[in-house]
Amino acid sequence: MDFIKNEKALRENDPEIYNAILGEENREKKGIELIPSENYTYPEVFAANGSILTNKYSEGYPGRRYYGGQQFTDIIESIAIERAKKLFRAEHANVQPLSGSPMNQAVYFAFLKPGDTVLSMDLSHGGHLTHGHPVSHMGKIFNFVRYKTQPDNEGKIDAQELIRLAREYKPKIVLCGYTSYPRDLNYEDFKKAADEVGAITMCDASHYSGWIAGGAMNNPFDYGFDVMTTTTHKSLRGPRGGMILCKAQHAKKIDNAVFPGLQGGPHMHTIAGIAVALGKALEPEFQDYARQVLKNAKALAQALIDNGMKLVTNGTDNHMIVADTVASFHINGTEAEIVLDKVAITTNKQIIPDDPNPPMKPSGIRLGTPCATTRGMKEEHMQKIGKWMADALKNHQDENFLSQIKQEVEAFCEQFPVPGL
Ligand code: DSN
Repeated sequence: MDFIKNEKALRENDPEIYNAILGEENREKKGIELIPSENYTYPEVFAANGSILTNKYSEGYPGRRYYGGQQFTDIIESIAIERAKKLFRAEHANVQPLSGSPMNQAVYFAFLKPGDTVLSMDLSHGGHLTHGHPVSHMGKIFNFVRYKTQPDNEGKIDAQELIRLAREYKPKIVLCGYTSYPRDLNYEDFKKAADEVGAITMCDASHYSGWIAGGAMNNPFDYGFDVMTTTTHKSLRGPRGGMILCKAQHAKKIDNAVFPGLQGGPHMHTIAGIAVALGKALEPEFQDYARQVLKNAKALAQALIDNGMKLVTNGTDNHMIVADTVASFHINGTEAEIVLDKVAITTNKQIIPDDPNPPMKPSGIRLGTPCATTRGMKEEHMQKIGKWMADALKNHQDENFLSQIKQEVEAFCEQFPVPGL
């Protein structure tokens, strides 16, 4: 592996791309990254992901491929599978999904026929596009019935309502999991609703599988779930990819749905990176990391509340915070994202439950603590960040004030190196 030679080749032969990558490197170093679905991967993952494995075609699964020359790819994929099973106490793992959307599609194709019903979380209450939003192809092929969070203090999901919806619509899959919901789930409630009608239980834990792996959040397999999906680049700190974990009885259906049902050749360089990240997540230090991410999120949520920010569900049980910027400071999520970009704090605009505003000008922002925690930030640093954010949003028309905060943020970031840079 000659990464120094490879870097030199890119620098000399394609300076436009090389310089844009350097620009992004600098941006990631100088600012505070709070997008809750992002993370900084490990140097070892960069090495695996940028390796010679990019060259190889490996359709099929270890020991049963459609191309020769698989003696090393079989070793790599088998290690990734074994590590995934151990980490999540799963009976079977498929590590080939190219990312989150095809991963969820493969599960639907494994268990559903066109027109079948899935019970899933409403997008504005925290679900994902692939959980059946009408703009997704999945929403056109299958019939998604959506549950919502309760409009009380903590935005919990009503167990009786889940059972009522299951009885009425008879879903084939009961799906939980979220991309913008700051609370934990009660897996027993979903299992009970699914059992009412003999449905498959599926959890899309893409956002928080790392905290499950680190023992800081509950594992749906401990509650008898059939399937769990997760991307590998968020809380797990791996390369961009997806995994499907399931009970042994579903293994054949899932594997066939991924390949040949949906995908062609797996990205073996990514699978090598996934294996490395899973190895890291099996180390005891990862448990400390998972716990610290959640502690930091609570500290940041409290700092934001103390500085006048109204939070959806009034707090967080995971790594994520959804803030209603319109109710807090009369500024929509798009404007808030731009203001925070100006002070080198990166968040993303976000719809809030039953948002009266459209997705490109929603009422809030979403943020989280995985990246900041990876860089070594702790609770006391979250207090500073919460204050900077609220000060910037309150004074968003004062460009001089915003430049001053940006300087402070950039100076602060110098104390916290980015892994791999
Ligand atoms: N784009 C991911 C997120 O930010 O949550 C989910 O697909």
